[in-house]
Amino acid sequence: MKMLKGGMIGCGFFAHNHLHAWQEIDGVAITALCDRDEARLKEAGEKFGISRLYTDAAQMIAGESLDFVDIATTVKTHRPLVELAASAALPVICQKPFAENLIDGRAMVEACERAGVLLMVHENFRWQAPIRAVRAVLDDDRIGEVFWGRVSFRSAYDVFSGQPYLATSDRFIIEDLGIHILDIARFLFGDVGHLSAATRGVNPRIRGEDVATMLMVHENGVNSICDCSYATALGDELFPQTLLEIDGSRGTIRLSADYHLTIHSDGVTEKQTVAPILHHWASRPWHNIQESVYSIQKHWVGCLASRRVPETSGQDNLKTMALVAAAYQSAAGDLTPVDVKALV
Ligand code: NAD
Ligand code: 89V
Repeated sequence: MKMLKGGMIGCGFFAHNHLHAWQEIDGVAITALCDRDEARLKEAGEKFGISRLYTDAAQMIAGESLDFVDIATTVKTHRPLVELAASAALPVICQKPFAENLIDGRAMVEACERAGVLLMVHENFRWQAPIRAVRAVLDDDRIGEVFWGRVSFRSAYDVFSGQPYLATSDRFIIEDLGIHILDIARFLFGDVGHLSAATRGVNPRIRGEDVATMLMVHENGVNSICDCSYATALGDELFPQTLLEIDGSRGTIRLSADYHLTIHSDGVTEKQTVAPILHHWASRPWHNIQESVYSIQKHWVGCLASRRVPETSGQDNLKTMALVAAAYQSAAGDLTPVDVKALV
């Protein structure tokens, strides 16, 4: 198998997880790094043993022979960097949030389509092992026709120390974390017809909303609730666990604290633990997210090798972005239901 060569753009807080995962995946290597912050660039180069270092992405792309680029900068630079990669006919991975708005997102998808290159959004939460385990239970038709679901993330974990920009942006929880939770709802229950939302700002030290509740009617009739909070101090802090409740015509699924999965199917109850593995470079409590980084990047290598469209392609992610846009629109209008299809 040919060794795929990747260039990483952005060597900040989260990129280190990408870089660790790339080192563990067969058939791929990150051969060049780019960050406009020289100190961060040097630190990542030394830590991961990569000597081809650039402070300018265009220079990296021009100076290296790459098979793809992996963008892990914050959202404002996603559009120019994705368009830069497309202009060089390079397949591209882009971190979430994919774009600042749907106009930019559509332009980025079109740029990659015109260039004929694969585009994957690094939307990793649906790749978490416990979420995949629940998807498998649904695929095995264990609980009959699903009619209701809840995807819940409630925490008081200090995300601001690692990601200080989250405290100062006008929008916070829906755009940063809700985007994952809404994507999981799409992954489990299908695309959405209408969405209503309400938000609160509880923590006075941050600018954006830190509590959000979304009610959705999916195209197949499933009703779901996505609720997320960074203002919820629990006796047992569950960061970064996503909890699930799913009701079907023949039973129920519950993914509860500490990765306990309960399947009640045709009158029989089965309990399992679906905890993520701890990669040698990972650390608790982030290991769930870190494992999903490994899984989505492994998926990308398979897609690139066979020119298969990734599960979380740019086109697919526009539908998740539309849910984010609908949630802010509805919350601004006091729970007004938004027709999601009209936004995509
Ligand atoms: P960060 O600010 O720590 O790192 C971003 C880096 O990109 C910085 O070092 C910055 O200098 C560099 N950069 C910015 N623009 C650049 C450019 N044009 N060229 C080269 N380098 C540039 O941010 P972070 O916390 O690592 O977040 C990065 C992205 O990852 C965000 O979009 C965030 O939402 C996402 N994220 C995802 C997860 C997840 O689980 N999926 C978790 C955390 C962060
Ligand atoms: O996924 C993210 O972007 C992160 C976190 C999970 C901490 O909210 O900001």
